[in-house]
Amino acid sequence: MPAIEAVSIRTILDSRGNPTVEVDLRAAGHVGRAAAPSGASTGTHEVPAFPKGGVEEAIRIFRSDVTPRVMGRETGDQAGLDRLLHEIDGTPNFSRIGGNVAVAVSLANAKAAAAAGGKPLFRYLGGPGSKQLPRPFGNVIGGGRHAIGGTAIQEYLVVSQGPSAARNVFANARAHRLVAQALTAKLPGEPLGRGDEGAWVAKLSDEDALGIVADACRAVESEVGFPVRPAMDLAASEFFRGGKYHYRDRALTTDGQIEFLERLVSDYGVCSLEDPLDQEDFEGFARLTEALGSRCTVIGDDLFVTNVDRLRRGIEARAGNAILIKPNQIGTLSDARAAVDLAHKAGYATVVSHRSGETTDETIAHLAVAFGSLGIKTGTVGGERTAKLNELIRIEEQLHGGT
Ligand code: 2PG
Ligand code: MG
Repeated sequence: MPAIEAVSIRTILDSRGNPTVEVDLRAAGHVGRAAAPSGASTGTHEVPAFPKGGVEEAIRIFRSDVTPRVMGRETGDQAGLDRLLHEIDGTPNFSRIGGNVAVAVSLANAKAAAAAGGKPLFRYLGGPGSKQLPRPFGNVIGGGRHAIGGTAIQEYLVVSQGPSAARNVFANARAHRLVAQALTAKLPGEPLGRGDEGAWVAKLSDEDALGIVADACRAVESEVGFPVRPAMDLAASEFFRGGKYHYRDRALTTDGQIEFLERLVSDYGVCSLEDPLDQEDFEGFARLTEALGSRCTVIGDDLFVTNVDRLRRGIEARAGNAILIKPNQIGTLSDARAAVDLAHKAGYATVVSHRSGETTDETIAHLAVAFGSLGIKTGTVGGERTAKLNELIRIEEQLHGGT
């Protein structure tokens, strides 16, 4: 494997208008480029995206501390590079260099190694066995931290489960359009906006939102002839205060929240619930998983933060049956991969995910295929979202010759 010949960093724009970092890493004349995203509903236990001084400080540290140590390293030694990033950082959670510098260097290295070896990233990381295409989880109505004035629940998603990634991507986009039509009919004369991830934002109750999404799923399902199901990312920690879950019109205890979700799954055929309870409530997650886990994917995002220690605790408690994988939540490719491996060994599903503040970087499409993940959560429409969805379509073409 060729050695790192050059590495550089720049500030680029993310989809929310904030600065983030992008790293170019050159090996054998090939450049691996990776940009880091940022969240809005970040979990308490995830690594900080940037050090205290923000992007400028991250860039200063990259140039003074990271560049001299990584130059000349073999790109094939991903685990060694990722260990070195931890060593350079010197804190338990990348708080000195920031998770975004770490993840951009880590992924740029993998991309340079793949390019130098003449392989697409999904093949380089996943080997010849990586053939399974993930299902796209695409949000169509948004609220919480991603939208002002929307629902308490952060994301109402659709999950198309057809015979090809390309057909799923278009079925999700069709549901997005039908939801807009339903919202316009329900709220005539009201402006209809879109949140950070391209999902529609409207002033309506959480159950009304789910009803609209479930109707759209049924309509698309009858058009395309394969299952299209509603899903939710509640990001429940964001509206959990004083022991209660606060909705527009009422507040629910943990027991009330679990009962509410059981009813929603039964009444609307919800196939996946992400962060249905507070990020510290392993016990509540376990109860919910016991009640719904046979019918529904129960995903920990803020609960697990792509962290093997938190996932191990979850597995022991039987909390959830799936984990959301966000590389910048943990800082390196090797750490993200360790979480995927542990999850799969324990029978947990994995869903690789974008952040609400994204760039046009398409790497997570390759990761989802390389990891053999059940899903990829990366929105439905919008440039920085379609960058990943269209890459998934290209990967499918490489794997199966298109549809
Ligand atoms: C989430 C993500 C992505 P954020 O909660 O799953 O949808 O949001 O990037 O704001 O943490
Ligand atoms: Mg989430």
